[in-house]
Amino acid sequence: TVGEAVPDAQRGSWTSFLKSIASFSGDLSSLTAPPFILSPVSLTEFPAYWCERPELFAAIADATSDEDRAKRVLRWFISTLKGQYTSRNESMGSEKKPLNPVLGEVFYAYYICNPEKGVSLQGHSAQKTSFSGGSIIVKQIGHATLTVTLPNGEKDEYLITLPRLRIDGLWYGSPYIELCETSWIVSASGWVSTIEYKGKGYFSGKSHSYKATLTPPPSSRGLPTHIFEGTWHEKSKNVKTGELFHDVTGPKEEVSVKPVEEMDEWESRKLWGLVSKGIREGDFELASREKTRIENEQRQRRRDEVAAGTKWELKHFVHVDSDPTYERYGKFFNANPPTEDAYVFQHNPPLAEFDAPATGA
Ligand code: CLR
Repeated sequence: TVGEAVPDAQRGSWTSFLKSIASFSGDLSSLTAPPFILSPVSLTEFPAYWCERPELFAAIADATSDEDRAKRVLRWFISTLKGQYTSRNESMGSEKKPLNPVLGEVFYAYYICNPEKGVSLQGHSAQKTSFSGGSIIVKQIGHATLTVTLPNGEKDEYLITLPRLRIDGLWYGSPYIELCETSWIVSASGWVSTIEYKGKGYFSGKSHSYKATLTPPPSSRGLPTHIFEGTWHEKSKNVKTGELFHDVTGPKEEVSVKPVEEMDEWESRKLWGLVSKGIREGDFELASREKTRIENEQRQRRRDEVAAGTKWELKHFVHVDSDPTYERYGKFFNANPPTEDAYVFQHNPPLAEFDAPATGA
């Protein structure tokens, strides 16, 4: 039945929420959703999931060859998916609607760097949502670049693209994510990982299944193709050798940030503090009052921007229209679109302190 997992009093508002998504395309974040589906966490915090497997991130530096390094990058990437896409189900019972970031909001724990090991990563992500067949379809825009400084001072570089996702289970009021289609990891050395995502009924028949094919550079002679298969939220193995490839059934490391009291007013947890408190404690009057205040202030900032004829200035990044790294490696998988924006991190304060291993990575 519709809304099986929805509290009785909120069924009506869940049904109208579903109707509004069905007849709406574009920005989901502006739709009013019933309280039971609200998350107390801002989308601004989500990049922290990339930091939760610091040991696998560091291990990229210990590779013995280009081939081995490409495998380690793939292993680390696959291992971050569980946190990115299933952790809210575990902690809150289902996927929830994150707080919608406002102009000027920041979350400090990022970019990711292990200076001792010479491994760093930078990226950006945005979403385009649509509705189809009872599910929300989310196309991710953006990509990440991982850089490894080798012992001889040379750099190896990886372009990482982001998977598409589908939000299922809406009808019952218990949304969850399934990854779909294909994403890629392309290395400067020419090794390419093609990662295919399937839900129930494909490959192993289980949900959250994936199959990754790691192919050698076109110029290489006789180097093998590797195939890895399994479930990204559990484990996978090398199909030919049977060897375990990744295993995330153990604990992960959560990113730690400074106490909220020490944050400045633009930092996500401080900015949304009372809204989060309201949502966590079931005081939805407080949550909605505070949310309205924050959103009105944001509207005013947008109006000021228009009136002054200026564009919002980024605090820590410089925006470039086309990313040469993306264009270079995008050719290996016929990237569509052939170019993407990039945001170049300025290493400017107060983030400079995170160049030290504060993220745990
Ligand atoms: C953001 C980038 C992260 C991975 C990630 C995980 C969950 C996604 C989120 C991204 C984007 C926003 C998202 C969310 C799940 C639900 C939420 C799609 C891609 C939408 C906007 C909320 C839908 C509302 C229903 C849950 C009712 O690295």
